Amino acid sequence: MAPAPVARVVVAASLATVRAAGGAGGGRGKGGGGGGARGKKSTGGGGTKGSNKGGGTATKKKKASGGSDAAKKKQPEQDEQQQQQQQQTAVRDPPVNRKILEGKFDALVFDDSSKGTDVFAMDAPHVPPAATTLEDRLFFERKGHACIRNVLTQDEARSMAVALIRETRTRTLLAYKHRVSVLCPPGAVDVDAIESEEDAMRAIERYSDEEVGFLQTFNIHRDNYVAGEDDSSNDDSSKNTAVSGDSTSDGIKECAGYIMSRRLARIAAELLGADENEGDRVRLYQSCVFVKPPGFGETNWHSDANMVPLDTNRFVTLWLPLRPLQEDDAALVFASGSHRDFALPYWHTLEGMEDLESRGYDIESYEPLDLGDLTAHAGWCLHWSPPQPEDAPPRHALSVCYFLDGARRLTGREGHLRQVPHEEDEWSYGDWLADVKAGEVARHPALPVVYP
Ligand SMILES: O=C(O)CCC(=O)C(=O)O
Repeated sequence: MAPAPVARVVVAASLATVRAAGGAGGGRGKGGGGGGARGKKSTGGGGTKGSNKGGGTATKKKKASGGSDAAKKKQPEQDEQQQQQQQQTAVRDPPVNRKILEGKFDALVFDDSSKGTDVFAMDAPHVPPAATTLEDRLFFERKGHACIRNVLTQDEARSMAVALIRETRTRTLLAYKHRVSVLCPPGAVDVDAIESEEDAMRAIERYSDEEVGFLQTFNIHRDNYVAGEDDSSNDDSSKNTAVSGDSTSDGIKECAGYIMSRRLARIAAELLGADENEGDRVRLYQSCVFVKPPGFGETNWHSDANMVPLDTNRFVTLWLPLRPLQEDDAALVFASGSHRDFALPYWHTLEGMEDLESRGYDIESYEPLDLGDLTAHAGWCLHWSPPQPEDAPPRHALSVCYFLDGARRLTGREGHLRQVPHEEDEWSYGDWLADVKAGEVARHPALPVVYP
C-alpha cells in the first residue's frame, strides 16, 4: 500500500525557491537556463539542482567577495563568450568528455544480456515485499512519485550503506572537482589542478554565485569494469587521480552488486510499466551517491529527465537514504503532478519557468524514512531538497536511474532547446554519448540491462 506523503511546511519556501531557481529548467546543482549552458547563474528561470547561495529563500545573495577587480571585470565578458560558444556547440551536439570515455569500456564484451544481480535475493522467505502494489503504481502514475517501504531488510540496507559510503569517501575529492566543473564558468578553473577540498571551495567561492548543495559520486558500479586485474586502460586523469588508494576492487564490486540488483530494478520495471511478457527490458541509466554534509545548501528544483540525452518519458529514479532520515534531514520533496505538466516546458523557455507558483502543485514528501525504504520519482517530476541542518549528521543517499529499453539518443536539432540536456550529469553520460549516434536507440555497455 502506498504510504501517504506528508504535505510539507516548507511549501512557501520551496515555491519561492522554484521561482528563484527556475524550476525544471536546469540540473539539480547549478542554476542553468538556456539549454544548460554553464557558467551563468540563472536569474529567475532555468535553475539547476545545485544550489543557490542564500539557501532556501527566493533571493539569491550576490557573492560578497572573491577574485581581483580585474578578474571580476573580465569575468562577465568571458562568461558571455564562453556561454555563447557552449550553446552553439550544444545545439549541434551535446558535449562529451572524451577524456573520461577513452578506453573505459574497451575490455567489455557487450552482449546486452541482463547484468542484474541477485545480491538481494528475489525469493527468500525473509525478504519483505520488494515489488510494488497496484496502488503504488497508480499513485506513482498520478503523482509522479511514490514511497515504497521495507524494500530492503535493515541488514541488507546497512551492508549496502557501509559499502557505498566507504567507496564514496575515497572519491570525495573527485566529487568536489565535479562541483567545480559544474558551478564555475568553463575555462575559469583547471579542474585537474584542484588538489584538495579547500582548493575546490575556494574556486567555487571565487567564480560562482551558487552555494554547494551536495556532492555527487557517479556510477561506482561502472568502475567495476576497470578496477579488475587490468587497470591499464584506466588512465583518465581528472577522474582517477582523485580516487584515493582506499578504494578496492572488492569494494567496488560489492557496490556494483547492490546498484545493479534485480530487486531494485524490478521496482523500477513495475513503475515504468515494463511488461516482461512483451519482452520489455529495463536499463540502468546512472547511479549516484549524493552527500549533503551538515550546513550544505538546497538541491534546486529540477527534473532528472532535463539532464538526460534520451527521448523518453519512461524514466524513473529510485532514491534510498543510507541512514534513517528524520523530519529535519534533507530528504526529497516533490511537486505532485508536475511530471504531467506538459505545458510547462512546452510554453516556457528554460529561462522562463518562473511561473510555477501559480500552477498549483501539491508539495509533498515522505519523512521519516527508514533504512530499506525508498522514494521513486518519474523523470519529469520536479523535486527539491532542503539544506542539511548544521547540527545534523551528513545525509547520504543512493539514487539509481532506470529507463525502458528502446529510448533513442536525442537529436539535438537546432532550435529545439528541450533536446539539449543540461550538462550537470555529463561526467556520467559522457561514458556512452559519443558511441550512440543522435537518433539511435541507446544501447551501450555503460547502460546495461538489469531487468529481467
Ligand atoms: O539527494 C539530493 O539532494 C538530490 C537527488 C536527486 O535530485 C535525484 O536523485 O534525482
